[in-house]
Amino acid sequence: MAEEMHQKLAQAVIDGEAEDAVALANEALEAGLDPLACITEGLTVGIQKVGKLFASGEYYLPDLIIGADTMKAALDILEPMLVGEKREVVGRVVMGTVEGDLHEIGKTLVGALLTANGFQVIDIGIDKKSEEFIIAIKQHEADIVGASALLTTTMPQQKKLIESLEEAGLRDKVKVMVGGAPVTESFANEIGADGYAEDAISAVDLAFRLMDAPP
Ligand code: B1M
Repeated sequence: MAEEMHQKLAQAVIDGEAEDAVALANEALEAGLDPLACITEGLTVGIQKVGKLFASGEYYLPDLIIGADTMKAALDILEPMLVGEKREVVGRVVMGTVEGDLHEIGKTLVGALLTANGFQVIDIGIDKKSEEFIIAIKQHEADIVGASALLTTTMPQQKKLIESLEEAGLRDKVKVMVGGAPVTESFANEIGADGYAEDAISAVDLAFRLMDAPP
């Protein structure tokens, strides 16, 4: 049942059928399926396939946009159900996608999962300059800043953020976590980040580690 639903959700994203995706998401919840698995095994698999079809020239930019909008429509149903155990705020996280980068789904998903696990997340959005991260870090006295980059051309902005934190005298006050499809552990080490996470689930583990808190 779960596997079949995951496949249908993936296919709805590949086909760009937002109404189907929303109906399937509701059906999945009514059937008591795990919303996180529906996201990771269903919607994410679908959008990755869309990315592959785009890279191979079978899909065009509008298909990419429709696929992302379909995924977002279903996420709107599933994300609020990602509820974790009620607990004290574990830490405050400023989360954004770096300057020049418009990819928002992964960053939002990481934020939703952190929220579900007791973090207070301040999502500053996409295409954010280092200065905008810094304003939010100061304003919210953040413990962690999370910078997402989905393009090889915007990965250098994660390095720039760390340099800007150093210049602002904030580097030792906030932990830096980076992620996004092209980002790697070795890149994170190279730019002096405090941690890298491959996906939203490992981002939550990382955030607990950075806070020195038990998950
Ligand atoms: Co774009 N795009 N895109 N795109 N897009 C990619 C990234 C690409 C790999 C597609 C491809 O060619 N196969 C490619 C990048 C190539 C490269 O740099 N090497 C690409 C390109 C080329 C582009 C444009 C340049 C296309 C064009 O205009 N010709 C353009 C750039 C626009 C810009 O940003 N300036 C562009 C535009 C877009 C859309 C706007 C149409 C749309 C985004 C819509 C939106 O977000 N609202 C889009 C989409 C949807 C994608 C793909 C298909 C899917 C991205 C996604 O949402 N994935 C993507 C292909 C792919 O990634 N396979 C692609 C689902 C999401 C759950 O995963 O974002 O990886 P992801 O997040 C994961 C992890 O990475 C991690 O956890 C998340 C959850 O598990 N993670 C973190 C993410 N951030 C993290 C932060 C952390 C920790 C973990 O800590 C802080």
